[in-house]
Amino acid sequence: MHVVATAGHVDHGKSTLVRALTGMEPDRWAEERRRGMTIDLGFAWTTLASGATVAFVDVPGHERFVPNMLAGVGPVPAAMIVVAADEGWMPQSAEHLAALHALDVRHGLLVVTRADLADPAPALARARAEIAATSLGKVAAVAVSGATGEGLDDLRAALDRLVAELPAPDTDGPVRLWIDRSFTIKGAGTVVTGTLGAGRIRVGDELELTGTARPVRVRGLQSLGAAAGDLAAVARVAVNLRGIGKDAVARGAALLTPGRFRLTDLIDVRVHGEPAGELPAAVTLHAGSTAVPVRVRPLGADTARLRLSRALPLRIGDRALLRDPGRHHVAGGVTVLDVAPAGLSRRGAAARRAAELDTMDGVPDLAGELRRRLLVRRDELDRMGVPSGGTPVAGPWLADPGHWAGLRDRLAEEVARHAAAHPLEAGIPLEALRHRLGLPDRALVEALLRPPLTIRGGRVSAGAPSVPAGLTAAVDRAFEDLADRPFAAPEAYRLAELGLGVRQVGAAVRAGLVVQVAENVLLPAGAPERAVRVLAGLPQPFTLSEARRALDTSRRVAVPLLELLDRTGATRRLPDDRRTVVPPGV
Ligand SMILES: Nc1nc2c(ncn2[C@@H]2O[C@H](COP(=O)(O)OP(=O)(O)OP(=O)(O)O)[C@@H](O)[C@H]2O)c(=O)[nH]1
Ligand SMILES: [Mg+2]
Repeated sequence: MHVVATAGHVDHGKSTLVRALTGMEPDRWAEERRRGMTIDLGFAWTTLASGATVAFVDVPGHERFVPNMLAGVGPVPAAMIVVAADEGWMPQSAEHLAALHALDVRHGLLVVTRADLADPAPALARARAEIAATSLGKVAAVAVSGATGEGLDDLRAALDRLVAELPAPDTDGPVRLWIDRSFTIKGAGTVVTGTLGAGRIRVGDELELTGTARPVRVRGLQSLGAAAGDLAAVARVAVNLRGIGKDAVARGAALLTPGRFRLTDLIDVRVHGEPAGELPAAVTLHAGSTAVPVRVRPLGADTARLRLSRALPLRIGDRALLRDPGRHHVAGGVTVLDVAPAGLSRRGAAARRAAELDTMDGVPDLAGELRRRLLVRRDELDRMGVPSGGTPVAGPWLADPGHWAGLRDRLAEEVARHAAAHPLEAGIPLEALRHRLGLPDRALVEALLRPPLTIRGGRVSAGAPSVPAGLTAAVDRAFEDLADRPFAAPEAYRLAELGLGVRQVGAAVRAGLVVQVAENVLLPAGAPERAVRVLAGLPQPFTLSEARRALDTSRRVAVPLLELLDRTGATRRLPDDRRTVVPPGV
């Protein structure tokens, strides 16, 4: 199916033409028929000679209803521009054309109607020239009369040629159905309609609905009046929604593939048309079927930051238009460059941002986004419209290669700095490192570690801890009076005198200088192993005091030392409290 929107000044014969082509009534409302004027969007469809189906979104031409017109053309890729032969080019001919140009509509057809009332040639020549200067370029033109039917066959043929050249839709892409109508059907509940430009909707699908927190389920689908289980773009679709009241949804809302869009109320755009600096500070942004007031902050000659009064599901590369409703003036089109721009509070930030925006064109580009964002989640990029690719550095995170290499250097520096400032600690805590580097996820810190950096007990260090010279000297002095008693421990007061507190002792233990058998009970490194050899020379089993005498030490040392040996399995304690040395391998 193809969808074509009408465009043109009030009363120029758009609805008459749609009626003649389809046999259907596009003016749905009694008021429209009474006044002979389209107020809101109308929908009708027909099959062409080629077999192609074309659905029309018939728009109102009256200047008061331009917002309705924009809601209709927003999601539609082709337009049929209607100009009356007897009136010629008129203000809304121009405004509608400006809107199509602002939205970068590339495919169209010119129809000069009411050709039975006046020579169509002058209107045709003027309209052709006007259209040629826009995104539509050179278009085919047909003169018809809705009254006599003259020229309608030519028009059908021209429509067939027009739809044949429309680009194929991306039916694998995510769904973003801009809703142009919502109503309730007795017994069925809420129904919304729209032009599906990409993707596919199936009955049973769960979708997100902007403006509501809960997901909604597709209960039924229709297209062109017929029920369907599955509809692919491009199509006019009617979606029956489960679990949503009619009041919760209106024109301008959108049905979205879950997790594929982010709602944003701050965007940076390229402005097509007037210089950005000449835009009014407050205008209306029309995107899809929606319209929101925005505040404009010009940044560069043709770039600006827009603050939206309501968040919209926009992506990089989206086209939208700015209109000054007071002046009935389409101020220009915009291409979305960034849907998650950083704040501009720092001095000079606006100028830097303008320079950056100058390099961007709205074509999603992974390397460019990584260069600007440095570190970003894959799913976040996808929501912005940047196709996910690249290899994550950790979990869902993608990183700019240069930034990542820089982080690795900084991490090594932080580890070294911490080791210098805190020589007795077993490294810098991982969380502190994450904080220092300003990283959002500990997994990133872990991914940055490369030998010789290691993580042990939640701390990062450069391999074996280096022992400060002062610590080695203090430990040597603690044991210097005990050289001939290898199992004697320095007294607690002596440790304190030498400045060997809890942290210093911990560091000495980690460095392998001493063994701590109990609080304040230190032995030289290797003492437990040597003790086992001494004890093995005793008659087995032996008592605590026999062991103490053999080791020439005090109870203060012997009790915890034997307990330590029990724990490591070097000795075994018997029920009568005597012990035996366990032969190796038992
Ligand atoms: N004689 C003659 N009258 C026409 C022709 N086309 C439309 N009309 C008449 O022109 C008037 C306006 O036609 P519509 O089709 O309602 O015009 P429209 O462009 O849909 O108008 P809006 O939707 O309000 O913008 C009606 O009275 C039509 O009968 C035509 O080709 N010949
Ligand atoms: Mg009409």
